[in-house]
Amino acid sequence: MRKIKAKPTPEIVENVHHPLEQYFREERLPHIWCPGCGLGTAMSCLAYALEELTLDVDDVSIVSGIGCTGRLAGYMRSDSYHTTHGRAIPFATGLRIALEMQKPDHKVVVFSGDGDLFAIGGNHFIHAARRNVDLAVLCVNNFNYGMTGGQVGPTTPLGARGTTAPYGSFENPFNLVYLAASSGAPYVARWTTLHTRRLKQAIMEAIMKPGFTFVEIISPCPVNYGRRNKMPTGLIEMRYYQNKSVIRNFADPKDADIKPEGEIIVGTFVDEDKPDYFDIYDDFVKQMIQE
Ligand SMILES: Cc1ncc(C[n+]2csc(CCOP(=O)(O)OP(=O)(O)O)c2C)c(N)n1
Repeated sequence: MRKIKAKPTPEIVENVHHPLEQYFREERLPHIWCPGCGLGTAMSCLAYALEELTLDVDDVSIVSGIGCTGRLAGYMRSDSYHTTHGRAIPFATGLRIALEMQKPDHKVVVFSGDGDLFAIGGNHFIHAARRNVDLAVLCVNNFNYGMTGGQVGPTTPLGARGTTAPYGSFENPFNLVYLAASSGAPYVARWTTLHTRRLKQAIMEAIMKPGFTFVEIISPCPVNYGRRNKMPTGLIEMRYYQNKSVIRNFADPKDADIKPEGEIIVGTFVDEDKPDYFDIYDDFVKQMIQE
């Protein structure tokens, strides 16, 4: 019988650390994300942003809803919360309000999917933006419900296919940057997982800016979305986003619809200073006391 030679066991190198290891729960890895998915890249960008901001894991809480994107909260070594479907924002709002008295500089980041944040969670999104609650909301938009197998959702482009729309979606999708801007968010940006440095920079800006900040992260989902839409691998889907994206900072969010035939405008859409929820509340209380 032919003997199969065992592969040599790789030498275990002691004391060699990953530069970002403080941010990840190694015991939970490897992650569940499919080959070609953009979520690993988005998670790295978040970790690099925290590192560059010299934020310790104890200075940040990460709140997610459900879905593939929602898994991130469990992979990052911070006080992180994997909440229920669509409820990441109300949960994060409560957390941020509770922290205001004790740790006002503590950052609360919401990291969730387009389905979670804009279908069942859509109402929470617009109201938190309207109130300008101090949260950084990072949304990975893969244009479908990834975890449950590729149903169409609120961001699926017209004509794109999913399990629930085998002939293509006929429903108008949300333009997320326009929704965020028109609901009052003082910081709104959109990048793809291909724009890693700019995405990291946008995440840093979103975290540091007081008030409700929003970054849309366009990401490939080749297994559930790409395969049904002529982009069967992560690389092909990335190439599609590379060819379609045009950087246009401070473009009108109204013009940033994502249509199958059109370009994808990326960049910073809104960056303005506005009193946040706590400022407005403090002013209101002072005024009431004076009266
Ligand atoms: C109340 C409720 N309804 C439905 C589900 C099933 N569900 C799990 S993940 C998911 C879709 C998530 O889509 P998205 O937020 O886009 O995240 P992705 O998986 O694409 O990253 C749904 C509908 C659930 N978990 N809870």
